[in-house]
Amino acid sequence: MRHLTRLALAAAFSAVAFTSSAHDYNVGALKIDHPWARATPGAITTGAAYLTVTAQGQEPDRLIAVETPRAAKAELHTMILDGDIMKMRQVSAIEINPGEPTVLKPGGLHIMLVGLKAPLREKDRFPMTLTFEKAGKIEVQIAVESAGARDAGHDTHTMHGL
Ligand SMILES: [Cu+2]
Repeated sequence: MRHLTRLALAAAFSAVAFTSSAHDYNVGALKIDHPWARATPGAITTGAAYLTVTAQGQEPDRLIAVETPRAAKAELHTMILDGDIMKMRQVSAIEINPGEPTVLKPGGLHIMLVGLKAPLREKDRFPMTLTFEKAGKIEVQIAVESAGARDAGHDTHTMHGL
């Protein structure tokens, strides 16, 4: 009986994971929401991935490394305003502070995928390992969305005020 219940639960969970495009993960005191990447056009070999990290406790943390079998390397990038032009710059870590979710999104902080082994196609999923200074490592599945996809509710113009 107990065995059957477990099987039924497992089936229910995998059905949810399969049909839902919103997905989240927990590692230590951190919650990671909706890791996604934009589809890449043609034979372009760089891409970008995004996610939201929330510290659920009182401790800050830092995202310090990312790797994926899908690309030769993954870098942490921010956007800075240089005169009138937004430019990408590599950073050694992304700070996660309690009380405010850290949002990686188009036009802002992002994970740069360099040397993609194959183009990212809409509806693809691929694994990515995130390393946090305190919470440690977690593997998440990146969901590839259309090339024009934007995180709803976030406006890149707000970047100019930072
Ligand atoms: Cu970049």
